[in-house]
Amino acid sequence: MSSSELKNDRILRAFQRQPVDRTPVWMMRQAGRYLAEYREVRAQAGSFMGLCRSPELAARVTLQPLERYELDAAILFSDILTIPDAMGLGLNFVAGEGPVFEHRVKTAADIDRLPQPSAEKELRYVMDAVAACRKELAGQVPLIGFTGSPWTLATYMIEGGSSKTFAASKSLLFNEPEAAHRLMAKLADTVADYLNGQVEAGAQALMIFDTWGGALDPVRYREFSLAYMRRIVEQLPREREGRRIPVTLFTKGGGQWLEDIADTGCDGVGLDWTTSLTDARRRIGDRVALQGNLDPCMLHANPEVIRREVARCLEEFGHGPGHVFNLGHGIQPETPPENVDAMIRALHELSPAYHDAAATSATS
Ligand code: 1CP
Repeated sequence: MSSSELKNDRILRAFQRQPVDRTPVWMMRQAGRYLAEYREVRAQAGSFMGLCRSPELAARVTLQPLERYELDAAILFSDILTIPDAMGLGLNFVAGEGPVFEHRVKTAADIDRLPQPSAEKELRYVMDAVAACRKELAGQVPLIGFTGSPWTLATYMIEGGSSKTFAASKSLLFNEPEAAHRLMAKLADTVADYLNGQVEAGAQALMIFDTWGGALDPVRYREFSLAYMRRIVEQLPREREGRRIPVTLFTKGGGQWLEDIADTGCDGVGLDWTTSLTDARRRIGDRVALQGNLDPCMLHANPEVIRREVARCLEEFGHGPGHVFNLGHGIQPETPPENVDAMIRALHELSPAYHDAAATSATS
């Protein structure tokens, strides 16, 4: 199916800062443990990676949030850690502990030995999941493909899993910057191939999660995270099926670097809740779309508070196109699903006032 047959293209229009009838919305981690129907399919798959490796089950959970809520995009169900896994590090998800790798990257020699997995071979299963999602969506909304940033992937590869201090990964940057550059370059080129593969398989928008970029000091952020996200953006296809493929960069905690992020050539910048949309729009809103930024904890508040905060978010961005509503980080597993309803209802009621009534878009 060509994307011109999309029934709802609000989000693609918003990423290009074109007029829309209301502010489009999707949620980071919108398919996941807060949904009972997700937990059921996850149990059926046996393991998290089993779920990611089954195109049929991955497509099923990708569509689950769209069955409950009027969202304007789907995001491929997969994980950023598929790449380190395909580099031979052996990924496992241990209950209560999160991701754990069998092997860690410890030395420069380990870095030079790492293979570069390809979208065509080792990561073929992700491309098959993209194609299955696109088929199941049947043009309902666009499909977002994604990856982690080189720095964020490197933290997991060096620490062997999640970390609070990033002591080992930061030590590599400080003590062995040349080896660190070789690792980031290898990851950047692997990620670029991976995203190109996702677009070929049917992804209509792309997102790079730099979840741990904000843990770096400004010098190291520019040198080891931002520079390699730019290297990826430079290698991406910008158009397919006659439409632009927008790419969004999200550095959590990156509010002080918005101008540099916007300068990479991306179409959208993701914001967490510590940056005001007004401030971000003033600084970079003439160049890129802004995505965000409700605190995911707000979804534990009562529906009246949620409505008031959605109103505040819309008012902060202000009138006109270029805003993609989202949370400021992933939805939490303990979130009551009915509170998501309250958020989306408020957005649908309140956001048309921020757009010109005459806005045209293919909408369902
Ligand atoms: O057992 C389970 O069900 C595991 C929970 C889970 C889920 C639902 C993990 C393990 N990954 C996912 C899916 C996932 N991960 C998606 C799916 C699409 C969607 O949004 O609906 C996406 C986009 C990701 C991306 C991801 N994985 C990020 C970047 C975004 C972010 O939240 O910052 C990161 C850092 C990961 C690593 C990861 N995978 C899983 C967990 C629990 C974690 C985080 C570990 C940590 O905090 O260090």
